[in-house]
Amino acid sequence: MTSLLVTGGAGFIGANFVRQTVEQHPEYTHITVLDKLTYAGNADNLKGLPDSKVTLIEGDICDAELVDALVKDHDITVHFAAESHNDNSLNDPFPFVHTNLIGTFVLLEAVRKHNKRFHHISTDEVFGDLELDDPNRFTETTAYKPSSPYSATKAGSDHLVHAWIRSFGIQATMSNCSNNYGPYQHIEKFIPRQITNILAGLTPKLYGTGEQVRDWIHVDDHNDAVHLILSKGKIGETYIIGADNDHVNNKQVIELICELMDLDANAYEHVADRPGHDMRYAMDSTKLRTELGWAPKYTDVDSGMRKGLEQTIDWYRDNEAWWRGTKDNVEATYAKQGQ
Ligand code: NAD
Ligand code: TDX
Repeated sequence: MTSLLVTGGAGFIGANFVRQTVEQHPEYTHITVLDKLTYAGNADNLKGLPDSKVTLIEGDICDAELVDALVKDHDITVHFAAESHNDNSLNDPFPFVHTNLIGTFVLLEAVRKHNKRFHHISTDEVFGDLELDDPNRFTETTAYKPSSPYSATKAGSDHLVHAWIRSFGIQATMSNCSNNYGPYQHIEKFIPRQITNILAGLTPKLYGTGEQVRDWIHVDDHNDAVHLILSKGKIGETYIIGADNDHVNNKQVIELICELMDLDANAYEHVADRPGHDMRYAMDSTKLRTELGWAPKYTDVDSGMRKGLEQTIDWYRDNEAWWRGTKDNVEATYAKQGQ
């Protein structure tokens, strides 16, 4: 009888985590999702899940009274909630500081008070970027050097977790994962933006030259790793999660999407680059693989992404009602930035 509190469980990765938990992890008897339902959160992401198993509470992780009561009543808190989009953080950093820093602080205080198990979800972006010709990868001991307001607030939240582990001995683990893709990802993000552009008859948009490298991972592989950390991870430890796709650049990804959607490989346009654009992320997940036995399931011989992208394209094609209503607004915002 183990209960989970999942913050941000109506967002992209959180909703996939809740779905995977219901389908594959009967050891978790009940899941409460705490989600503010910002523009990025969507109650429909949890549609079809049994009410007996999943409860959605609309609320803010910065609400200390609410968070205290929920943390107290659950065995484990898994913390996905965040403002997550770099481009938005360049336009308006305040919500990033508020949710990512204050929200994480509020959760940590509740976890400390009630002596509960906590897992913090974070990103490779806290380490900054590598040069394109740098063969190194980020590890659990890489120094923090975030570039954007988003990554700076995620780095700050990681530091809070580290400090609460060291100073107060809370029962916490952390993971830093690379770029995710898959169903239910907001169409402001690179891969779903291009898929829905093509489905809507618009031209896919590549920032700058497209040489930037992201170490893409399918969201289910990320969430498998989170489950392993919950069941076998060592308290106090951090785990790097990455699927070894650090040889694929944005240009190759957009070309593969065009090809898989029956367009010429070059049927996209170059648009304004992102200010301060990180060049290369690469993750060394040796610790997770050797100590906990994790391996990604979405792998294939060429880019490592073909199978996952095919599945993701099918999902957006089959779920047009899910994204169609937001497409015009998302594109209007990008158009103002020349993107
Ligand atoms: P997302 O933007 O799709 O979802 C975030 C969710 O958090 C939304 O449902 C939103 O409503 C909710 N939320 C935002 N502010 C809140 C608040 N104050 N209180 C309660 N809920 C709030 O993000 P995502 O891509 O699913 O990312 C989830 C987590 O994973 C984040 O912590 C992010 O930093 C991390 N991460 C993401 C990626 C990626 O590629 N998307 C990679 C590594 C790590
Ligand atoms: O239209 C686009 N064209 C384009 O070339 C968009 C939206 C993006 N890009 C580029 C920018 C990046 O190099 O694609 C790459 C991926 O962009 P995003 O999807 O915005 O992701 P990124 O900024 O790399 O951050 C993501 O991964 C790490 C998540 O949004 C973060 O939450 C996570 O921490």
